[in-house]
Amino acid sequence: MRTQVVVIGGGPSGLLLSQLLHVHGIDSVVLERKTKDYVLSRIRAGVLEQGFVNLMEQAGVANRLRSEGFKHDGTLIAFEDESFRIDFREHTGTPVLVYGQTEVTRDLYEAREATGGKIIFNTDDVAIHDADTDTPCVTFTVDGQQQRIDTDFVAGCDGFHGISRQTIPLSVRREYEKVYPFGWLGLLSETPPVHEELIYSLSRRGFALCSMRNENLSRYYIQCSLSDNPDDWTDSAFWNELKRRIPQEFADRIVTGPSIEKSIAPLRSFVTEPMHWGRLFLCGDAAHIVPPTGAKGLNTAASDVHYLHNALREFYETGSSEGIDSYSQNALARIWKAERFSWWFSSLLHRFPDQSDFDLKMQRAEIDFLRTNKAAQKAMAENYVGLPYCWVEPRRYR
Ligand code: RFL
Ligand code: PHB
Repeated sequence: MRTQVVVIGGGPSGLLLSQLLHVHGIDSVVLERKTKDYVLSRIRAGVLEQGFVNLMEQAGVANRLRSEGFKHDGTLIAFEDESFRIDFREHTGTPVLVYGQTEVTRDLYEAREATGGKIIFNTDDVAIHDADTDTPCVTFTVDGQQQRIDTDFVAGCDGFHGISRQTIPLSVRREYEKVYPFGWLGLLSETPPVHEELIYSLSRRGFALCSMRNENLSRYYIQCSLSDNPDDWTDSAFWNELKRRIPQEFADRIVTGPSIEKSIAPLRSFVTEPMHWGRLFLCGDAAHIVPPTGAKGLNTAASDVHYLHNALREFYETGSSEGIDSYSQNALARIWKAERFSWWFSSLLHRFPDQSDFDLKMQRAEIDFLRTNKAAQKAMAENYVGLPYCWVEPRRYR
């Protein structure tokens, strides 16, 4: 088999890349380790930046997102029993869109299937060969049969635990990491959200987040210990703890119900450099992870896809490799800023096991500064709605 781009990973970054390449007449084959149902069962991101929405438009997959997504013009930050609002519209003129990653992925699968996209599920033993030459290939097994695809480029969109990043030799690759000493316990329930906007809350007992998917589907998170097991948290224990971590007015009003999903996610900041080796390009969680506090994971995956699909398009349309050569530099310039924001917002809102009284005073002062200072609110809002996509070097495609 031969194609122009092998995309490893059928998560949101791999599917979006493959669909955008298709729009520009570039062939790709997507290899996914799991089944489609498995990928669609993962409950993950819920907040999309406008840049992500624009890419979905360019990919021709924004119909449902436009009609069913919810525009949010701001968010509440709560500290103990008080809350204040950051107004995205006032500070940036831009809202964010609440629309679940599961739905984004479903829309992308439908579009790929409708446009004849080739996706091979249940692939095992995926290996990238000769990525540092002009003639790379990818081998894998499916249904016990070994297969090989010759290709011009390989896009490693296979998430944090994928094989693509490991293909880049350690002599070339440098990794930066911070692991946080807690996790998030998330619960999904078919109940109306407690508030029309998200509530990020810090209390003496730790962090809590009230989020949503639609008018009758709520997503809540609480900071938990890394040694906790979701099965040890009964629904009522979860709801009780959540209520103790959000201001009383919301605790009094929250509608509780049985969980339809409950899971624990660890929190990590991670970046690998470079994101490019020969003809292999990393995209999304394969190259970087953020703690979920700033809602940046899926959105940074999308900005990589923006830079990579334009670079590949430039290569096929003009023969220039300028875009692919500067992909890593351009993508990383934006990634590090999203890493900074996610790290800052996580530090602001969680209780850390080793926090001294001085640290607690600093955290309180920082929240108070954000509450009272318009410039600080503007900086927060600009980062939350998403920094612009721009090229470090001026480029033809924007
Ligand atoms: P994914 O989604 O992990 O997809 C990678 C795909 O690759 C497949 N794969 C392989 N396929 C073939 N061969 C191999 N060897 C393979 N190894 C792996 C996997 O099966 C999978 O299908 O990475 P991608 O596409 O880069 O997308 C990244 C996002 O999923 C991730 O950044 C976000 O979910 C992070 N995130 C959030 N991001 C936001 O922008 N906004 C949010 O509100 C937000 N909330 C969250 C989140 C992540 C969370 N968790 C569970 C980590 C909330 C949570 C709780
Ligand atoms: C979510 O709804 O899953 C969500 C929203 C905002 C975040 C993280 C997760 O910061």
